Amino acid sequence: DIEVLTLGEAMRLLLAEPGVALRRAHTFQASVAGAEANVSVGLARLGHRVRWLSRVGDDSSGAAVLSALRAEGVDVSDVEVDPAGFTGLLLRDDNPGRGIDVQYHRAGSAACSLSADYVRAAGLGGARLVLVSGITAMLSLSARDAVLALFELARAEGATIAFDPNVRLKLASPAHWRETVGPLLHQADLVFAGEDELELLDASAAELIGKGVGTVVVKQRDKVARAVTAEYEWSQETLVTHVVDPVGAGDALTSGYLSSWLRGGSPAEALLAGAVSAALVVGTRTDLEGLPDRAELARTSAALGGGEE
Ligand code: KDG
Repeated sequence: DIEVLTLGEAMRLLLAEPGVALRRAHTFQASVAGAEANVSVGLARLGHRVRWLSRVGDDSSGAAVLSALRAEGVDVSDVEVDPAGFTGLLLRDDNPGRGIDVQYHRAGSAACSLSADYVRAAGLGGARLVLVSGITAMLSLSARDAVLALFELARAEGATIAFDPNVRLKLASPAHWRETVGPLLHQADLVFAGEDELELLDASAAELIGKGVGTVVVKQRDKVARAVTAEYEWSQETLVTHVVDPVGAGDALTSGYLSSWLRGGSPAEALLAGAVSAALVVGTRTDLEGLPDRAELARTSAALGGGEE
């Protein structure tokens, strides 16, 4: 049986050489990007059985994405390879000082044809946790229906729903995000969101908790992460000391948090595991390189956080 099911698009990532603006770069490092794929790899490295649901094109980028995730131990057996579709591509640089330049080539990709039927046919496979981000719901109407079908299955089978709105304004206007992703927040048990994202979606931790969300993890502008529940709230300061490439920090926090949660950790322990994972990821290039395994997480937690995972 698997423990965790994720649903979303992964793209081939071409990352410009360190510190060089995208339009001036000559050499690129190839990797994989995509919020749910990132969390899947993070959880797999931490020892969890994770299945990633998606669609890729029958092309070299799709093959690269699948072999990268398979190599990490992520179960890709239900990923559909679309003979007529293509795999999305993301070009970016890594210069946080200037603001990261991101270029998507994903409109109409194979993942945009994700559907409710596909999700129902795949099923949960026994997962007790599902994780999806708002990006999946914004890919297309059928992909949004796929997210709704996943939530329905999760509720029917008693699985916990973790949701990160992951607002990317390159994909759509704030109004479109509010309309499509706003209502999904209320359906989750566990929400991971930036303070800015909650504001943009006209939501707040208190309001979501009032509507039945169990825990809201807020990544605040002051770099403190707060886990808010109806009874109590915990907070964890950032452990980041050196930023090489900030992209992927949120997904790393989510995977560290969820790993601890899956093992029965308290919100305080989960926040620490998330903060440590995020610090390790921003200290390296790409979304994936820094994601720790269990030994590294424990070692770094002891060094940075003064405690065990
Ligand atoms: O969270 C990191 C993601 O934003 C990145 O991997 C790319 O998923 C991605 C997206 O759609 O922007």
